Amino acid sequence: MVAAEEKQEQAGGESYHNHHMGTIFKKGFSFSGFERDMLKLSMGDGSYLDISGISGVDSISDGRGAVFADFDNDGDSDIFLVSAQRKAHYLFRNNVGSDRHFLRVELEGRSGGRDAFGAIVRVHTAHGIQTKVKAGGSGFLSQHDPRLLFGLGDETEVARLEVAWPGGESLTLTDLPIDTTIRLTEGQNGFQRVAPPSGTLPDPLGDREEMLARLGIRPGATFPRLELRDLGGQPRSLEATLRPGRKMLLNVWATWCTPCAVEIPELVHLYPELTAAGIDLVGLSVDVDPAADVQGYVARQGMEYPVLMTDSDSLDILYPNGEATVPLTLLLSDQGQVLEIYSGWSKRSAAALEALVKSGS
Ligand SMILES: [Ca+2]
Ligand SMILES: [Ca+2]
Repeated sequence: MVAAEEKQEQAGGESYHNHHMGTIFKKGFSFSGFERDMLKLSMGDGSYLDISGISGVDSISDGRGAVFADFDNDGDSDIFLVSAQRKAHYLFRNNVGSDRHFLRVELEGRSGGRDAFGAIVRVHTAHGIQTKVKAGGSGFLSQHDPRLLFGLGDETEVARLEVAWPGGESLTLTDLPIDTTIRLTEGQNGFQRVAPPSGTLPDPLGDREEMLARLGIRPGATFPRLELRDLGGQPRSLEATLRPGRKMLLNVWATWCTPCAVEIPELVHLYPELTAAGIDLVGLSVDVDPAADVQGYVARQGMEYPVLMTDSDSLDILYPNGEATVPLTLLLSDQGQVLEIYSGWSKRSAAALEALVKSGS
């Protein structure tokens, strides 16, 4: 009886997760993402500057835990943020203080565990005293860099460092190096220099790299085989639509896409010129909602070029991350090889398409 109730409860819990929170996140909706992510810069005089937007940390994703650590050991704290909806999380590289000084302190406890939780470290400089307490972590499911990082700014000298160990002992050190890591062990005098491995964090993706990261297609590769239909619902393959000696400009669009509504009239206008330049214009609608009136849209826009339709399995191939970004325009060779990818609709993409016509392909 108890087991049956437990099972029911488990099933209920699973169902809640799968059909409520899970669905919200899978569909890309944000649960608490509109709560702003705050990052403040200490001005050193007791005031703080809000740098949430300019630093890039404020995103509309659902953050579920942030870790503060100097991942590249260059003397400034970087941030790793776990996002609930995206398959990708965020790693924010700190570029602000690369030319500033620091002292990093590792602590090894003896009286109450190696972590020395509860130890208090004070660093004295001409600018004043900085105090840090060695703690296990804070925030939701997060544990930060166990090493204590003291930012020194322009200061090149640490006059004194004091440690109050959890066991009650204390230690005072002078003649300290800077821009390095030192290790202090409870019950021992002096310090050891530590050389943490140096590393570099990757540069952020550029617009094009970010666009390609979302797509299941690569320039130079063959366009994937998709199950397509024509507007009458008859199966059609893209391969059969390719014609020897001619390129294809495949415009991926949707009825719900606002920039597509600006781009499609431009394409309709360019259609005769593209055809004359040896480029066959083909539309590919990614509308998967059966209620979407693709035929009506095509008629209203005067799209006289062939338009194909896709299904959700094909969408997963085109957009493995589950985010269909349209418009997307591809130039294909007569063998179906992807020659060029134009993402979104902008003056730049319009100019690129016009240049394509002028170049006579
Ligand atoms: Ca760093
Ligand atoms: Ca840095």
